[in-house]
Amino acid sequence: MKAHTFNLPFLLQHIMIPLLFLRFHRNTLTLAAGKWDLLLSNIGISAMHMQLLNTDRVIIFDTTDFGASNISLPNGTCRNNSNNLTLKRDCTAHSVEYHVASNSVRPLTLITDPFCSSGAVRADGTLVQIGGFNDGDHNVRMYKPCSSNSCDWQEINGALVQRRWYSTSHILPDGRLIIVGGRRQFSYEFFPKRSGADKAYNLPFLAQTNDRGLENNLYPFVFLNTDGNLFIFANNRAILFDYLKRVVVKNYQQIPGGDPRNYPSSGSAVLLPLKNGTGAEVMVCGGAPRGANGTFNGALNTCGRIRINDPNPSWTMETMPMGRVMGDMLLLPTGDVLIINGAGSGAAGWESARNPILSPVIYRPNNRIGSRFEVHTPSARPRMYHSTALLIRDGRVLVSGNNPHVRYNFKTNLFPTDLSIEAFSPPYLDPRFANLRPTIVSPPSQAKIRYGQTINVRFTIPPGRLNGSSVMVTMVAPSFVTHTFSMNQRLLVLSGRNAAAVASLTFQIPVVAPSSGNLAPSGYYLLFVSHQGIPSVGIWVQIS
Ligand SMILES: *[C@@H]1O[C@H](CO)[C@@H](O)[C@H](O)[C@H]1NC(C)=O
Ligand SMILES: *[C@@H]1O[C@H](CO)[C@@H](O)[C@H](O)[C@H]1NC(C)=O
Ligand SMILES: *[C@@H]1O[C@H](CO)[C@@H](O)[C@H](O)[C@H]1NC(C)=O
Ligand SMILES: *[C@@H]1O[C@H](CO)[C@@H](O)[C@H](O)[C@H]1NC(C)=O
Ligand SMILES: *[C@@H]1O[C@H](CO)[C@@H](O)[C@H](O)[C@H]1NC(C)=O
Ligand SMILES: *[C@@H]1O[C@H](CO)[C@@H](O)[C@H](O)[C@H]1NC(C)=O
Ligand SMILES: CC(=O)N[C@H]1CO[C@H](CO)[C@@H](O)[C@@H]1O
Repeated sequence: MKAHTFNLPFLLQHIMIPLLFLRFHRNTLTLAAGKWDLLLSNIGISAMHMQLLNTDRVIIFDTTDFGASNISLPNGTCRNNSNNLTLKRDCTAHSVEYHVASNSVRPLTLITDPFCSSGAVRADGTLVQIGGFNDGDHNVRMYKPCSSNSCDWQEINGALVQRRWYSTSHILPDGRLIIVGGRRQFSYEFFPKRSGADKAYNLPFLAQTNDRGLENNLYPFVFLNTDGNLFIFANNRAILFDYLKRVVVKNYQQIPGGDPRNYPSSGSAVLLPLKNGTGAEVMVCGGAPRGANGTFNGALNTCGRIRINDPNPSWTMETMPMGRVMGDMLLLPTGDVLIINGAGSGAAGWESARNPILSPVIYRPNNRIGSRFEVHTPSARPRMYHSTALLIRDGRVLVSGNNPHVRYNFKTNLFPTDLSIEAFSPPYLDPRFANLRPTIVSPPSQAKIRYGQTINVRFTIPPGRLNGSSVMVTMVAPSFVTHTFSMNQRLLVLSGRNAAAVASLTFQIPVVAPSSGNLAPSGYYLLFVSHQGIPSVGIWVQIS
């Protein structure tokens, strides 16, 4: 199939119509587009933590100790909890399952407190939630997805050696989770344990990066590198860590400027799209300068990029269109990075931020420097402390949560608790691109694939519009998001040849699945086909 030559409809769609949306933002020429939709005005709880499962349901929870939420526990049950700080007897739920297709929620039952915790999804699709606060800080909770409405949380008391509050979890190639840090925990441990002797192991790096009294190293940014080691960023610097031999393999330079980037300074980070076994690159954006809490100093407006496997890695700094603390960074199916939610001043913590940043920004990592950031349509709702965002299968981004107060507080004038859930549709979902959008025909959703396997991905597009060399197939791991960091987030660009026609309007692109668990730990991924930057609806694939 030959690529089409430049034609008038193409020019209209890609150059002339977007021109209508052009506007100036500071010194950056940007395309303001994208759309916001309010999905539900009340899901009953503030979405502090979210995880998408392979049933297209999103598990959402906050803390069990905010007082009564706005949704009752299932079947008229109540929790009696003498360890609570707010209510001894609580008949409301603090976790819900959001069902994307029906746009509805149902309450789930959490017994102990998962406040400010972490999690990951295991190879079989089960969400494993780690730690929390108070009576929940040593507990693990499992949620095995089902397509009926019968599944609920199962709690394992005392499954952790150390208290894990503000820790980061990451799924490993061997199927276990590693749990890194947490408040006053300069150690890591695994779940499940291999034996009774499997304990918590010291990680001095976390003590070294702890700003006394301020911390600034909680929820460390942890990424599985393509060599199997962990890249761990805390405060203002990073290490490459071999968790099996328990040695630091590499110390990276401090990020230029030296400002802290982790909770409560709360910037965010992503592992940029992976194309092969060596090109891994991390980007860290935003945060708060040291001492921003209470003074509401302006948030950091810089991002640093680093190629973590270079012989002498160094940071390349870029400037965002605006400063942002508590921004979420999400990988989109096209390999671009969405920066969304957060504030222009202050830090994470109760009542500690001001100046909501309502406009999402899309960062295009492959554009030339200076033309990578685009500012998009603002939301009407602030999404401050305890807000979250995640990608779903149809390419929209769910945005929910906002509770910068000790309890649910709907009366304050300053950023009331927000129980709504919205969707941000990035510009690629604009109907004017419908005639470029691929539809995946095969493999079927929930297909099982093997490492290194060639997959013939078939798709249709509307008549006569294939640009074979612009087709890209990506696999995105659904992440566990809380406190502005999406744990386990990774996107693989699958290598392949150009797409070609196999039947009228049907095209095929052979691509090679990731070669190992270091690139893509076993489990469920969303597979997308993008054509001229416009992604299909994704399908679920399970790699092993
Ligand atoms: C939720 O809030 C509404 C409006 O304030 C109230 O009528 C309803 O009873 C609340 N539901 C629960 C379960 O708290
Ligand atoms: C609630 O009751 C329904 C119907 O009896 C049952 O199917 C469901 O499992 C119950 N849920 C819980 C969490 O007990
Ligand atoms: C909680 O306590 C109340 C009385 O205080 C009792 O009626 C109820 O059965 C208890 N519920 C549970 C789940 O233990
Ligand atoms: C791997 O990918 C990176 C970019 O992600 C690229 O710079 C590098 O050349 C690639 N290496 C190989 C061997 O293809
Ligand atoms: C921020 O400042 C407030 C008010 O002084 C304080 O209560 C809170 O603990 C601080 N938060 C952090 C994370 O330092
Ligand atoms: C086809 O896609 C390639 C790669 O994205 C691009 O360089 C080229 O300009 C496109 N051709 C047309 C006619 O749009
Ligand atoms: C341990 C604890 O703080 N329990 C509290 C549970 O809630 C009741 C009612 O608000 C309080 O009186 C208890 O002190």
